[in-house]
Amino acid sequence: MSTTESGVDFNDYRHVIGMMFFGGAGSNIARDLMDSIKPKDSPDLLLFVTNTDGKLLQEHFGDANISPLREWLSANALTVHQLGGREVTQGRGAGGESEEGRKAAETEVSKKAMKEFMERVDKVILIGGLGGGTGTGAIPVAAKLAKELNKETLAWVVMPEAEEGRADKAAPALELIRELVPTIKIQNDDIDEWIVDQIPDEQKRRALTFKQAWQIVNQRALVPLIVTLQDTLQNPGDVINSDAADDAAMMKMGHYVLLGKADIDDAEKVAEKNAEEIIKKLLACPFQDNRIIKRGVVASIAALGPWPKMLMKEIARGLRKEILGENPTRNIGVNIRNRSKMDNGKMWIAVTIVAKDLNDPTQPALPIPAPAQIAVVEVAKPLRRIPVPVSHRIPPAPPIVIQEVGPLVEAVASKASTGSNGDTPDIEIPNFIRK
Ligand SMILES: Nc1nc2c(ncn2[C@@H]2O[C@H](COP(=O)(O)OP(=O)(O)OP(=O)(O)O)[C@@H](O)[C@H]2O)c(=O)[nH]1
Ligand SMILES: [Mg+2]
Repeated sequence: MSTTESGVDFNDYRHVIGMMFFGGAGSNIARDLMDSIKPKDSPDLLLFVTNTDGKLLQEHFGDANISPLREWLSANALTVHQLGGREVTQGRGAGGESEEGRKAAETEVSKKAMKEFMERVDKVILIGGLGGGTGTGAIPVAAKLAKELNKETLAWVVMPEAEEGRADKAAPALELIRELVPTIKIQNDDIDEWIVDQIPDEQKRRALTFKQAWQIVNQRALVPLIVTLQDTLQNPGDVINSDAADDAAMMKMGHYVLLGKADIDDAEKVAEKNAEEIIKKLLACPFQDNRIIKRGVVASIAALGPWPKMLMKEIARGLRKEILGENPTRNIGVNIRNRSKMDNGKMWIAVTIVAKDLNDPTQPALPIPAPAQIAVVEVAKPLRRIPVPVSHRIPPAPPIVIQEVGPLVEAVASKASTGSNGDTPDIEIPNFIRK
């Protein structure tokens, strides 16, 4: 308990989210995320990046002088760890062997690093691609560790495209992770269809390499989704039906999670919007498995900006209908929370839907009663704005160094370059596809 200048007592309460990025996909996404959010705007977000591939870590995170790494490092909000240290892969990567990734994550040095990070946060989000060695082997180990530490945990994993020939390795890992923690599954199989709108010129589209396509997807679709996820988990509100405990209870109801989002470009005209159109956008969910919608057992809406009450209620009712379909044996609660202050003139709405089972169309009714009516909750400012006494601040991060760098890394470290202005990651998007 502490006392503000006005003499009001409150329990100091910060909600720190720890995002942990694994393997090549994790590293790429972490870099793109760091470009899109600044640590000063998200003081309660900590990042942990890990890979068995020391060369890649060195290229992406080795130069602490470049932006935005500099900002994240000086805010003590970034830890970079070479998975397995010298013991398992000597910094050479897992070579597509998930067993190597698992062994690396289970070394004392890596378990300790992951545990120390998890202990500094309230919620953990595990992010990476499946089908290779590192993410596939290490994410299940991290999920188990997070559970042992009793951390609220969510996984956010990318599945390879069918033609990559990695599905047989990715699918069992997904099941393993999903058994342990609620999971958002991202399907790279949707890239080709999604990218048509982004790069309408067919020739230019056909010229894209995997790396270029991934970077476009990461920057324009996946990172914004992760930021939304962080926002909805971090700013849960302070009223019944809409607080952090409700979020936790919701995630316990199933391990299939879908996150849909609709942006409002012309905020001043929001009152003229049609609920059906917004629901359509919300449930379009590119890259996700939309079977979750019809199998949802619980859903929650988070909205940013001054949303009209009528419209919000119409959206909530419409969503409920979409989720339940014609099945009279099911029931569902849809909660709304609304943070009415806009963020840089932006308004958006997001829905999280949780399902238990995708195969059973006649799932039993919810074990909890649906709310008698939809609760529209005006949420105060984000919790993180509560002043926190110095003694309550997050303990300083361990020194940020790439740990246990193997011989290969040392050899390439001196050559590692990040582009002429030092700000560019290794994948160059040619000018013709820049928006
Ligand atoms: N969307 C997206 N998908 C990616 C990206 N990088 C890799 N992937 C996907 O993720 C899968 C796993 O690849 P990586 O993350 O590179 O594998 P890894 O965990 O590093 O495994 P090893 O390199 O074998 O240790 C790939 O098969 C791709 O489908 C990325 O930047 N964006
Ligand atoms: Mg790799």
